[in-house]
Amino acid sequence: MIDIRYSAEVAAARAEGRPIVALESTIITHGMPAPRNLEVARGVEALIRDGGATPATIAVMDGRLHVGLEPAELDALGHASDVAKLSRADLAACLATGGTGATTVAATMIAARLAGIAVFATGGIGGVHKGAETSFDISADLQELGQSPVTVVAAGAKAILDLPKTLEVLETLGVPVIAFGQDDFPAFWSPSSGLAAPLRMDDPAAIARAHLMRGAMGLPGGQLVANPIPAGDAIPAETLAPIIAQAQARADAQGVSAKAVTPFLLQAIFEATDGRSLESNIALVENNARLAARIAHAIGSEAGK
Ligand code: PSU
Ligand code: MN
Repeated sequence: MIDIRYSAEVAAARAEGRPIVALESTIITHGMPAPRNLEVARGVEALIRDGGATPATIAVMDGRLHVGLEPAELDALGHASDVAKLSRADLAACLATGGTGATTVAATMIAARLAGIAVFATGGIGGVHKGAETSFDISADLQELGQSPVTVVAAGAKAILDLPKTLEVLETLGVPVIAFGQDDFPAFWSPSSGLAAPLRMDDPAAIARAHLMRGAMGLPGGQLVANPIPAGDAIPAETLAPIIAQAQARADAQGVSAKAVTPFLLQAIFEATDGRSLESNIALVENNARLAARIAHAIGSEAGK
């Protein structure tokens, strides 16, 4: 029924049982401006191959769920206009109506589960937005982490979100939040949010064993691996705080809501930092891709023990 289209390299990796790392496509279509978006998408795929794993960029094209995009398909997605942003609520409807859309963290996790892919690399997850107590804006990414068995490697969550509330919701949903190699929960553009992460692991093999243990216990849901941005690529939180506040105020004043909030804030911050936020964003995504490839390998070798 679900006609999954695998790219040639993903099909080969599946047949041979080699490690695969899923990648989302909303970051390409809604998260980064052209033409850097496509360069980054290709570069991140190359880093995963360098790490000995196979990249599977996920998107819906003409009503078909693609797990792994051929180079021409990736180009087509990067150049297409009016690509839908697909979260859990939209994915089946897009497939059923022959649409084209990019997958968020939530939708990418669903596709990864269907394809049997355990590990997924991205930039930052969606979370609880500032002012959620009145707007109710809480990303479906959090619920998905509570239900789909995928280990997601992200640089924490953006400072555009309410990080304490985001961590509280993840705890409520039973999602392990694992800081990699440090005690603090990272804050996307900064290595530390000033908040302690609930868990810390320093070794991809430990993350792999925890992933497998959840499966063995029949626990639904995934893990969030929070991988700090390399210090040299970070933007100090003090520099960003007023910029974020201003972007948020503009979003509120213009009545930006629902799916449009995250892309609006990202673009406003990109402009206010003269593009520096994008350079940091690229560096952290690359860093996450490298770690995800190591975790995917470790899951393969730990599963065989
Ligand atoms: N964080 C980023 N870049 C992004 C996103 C988050 O640094 O492009 C995207 C991801 O696809 C994430 C989505 O799943 O935004 C969350 O959107 P929302 O808050 O509308 O759920
Ligand atoms: Mn939202």
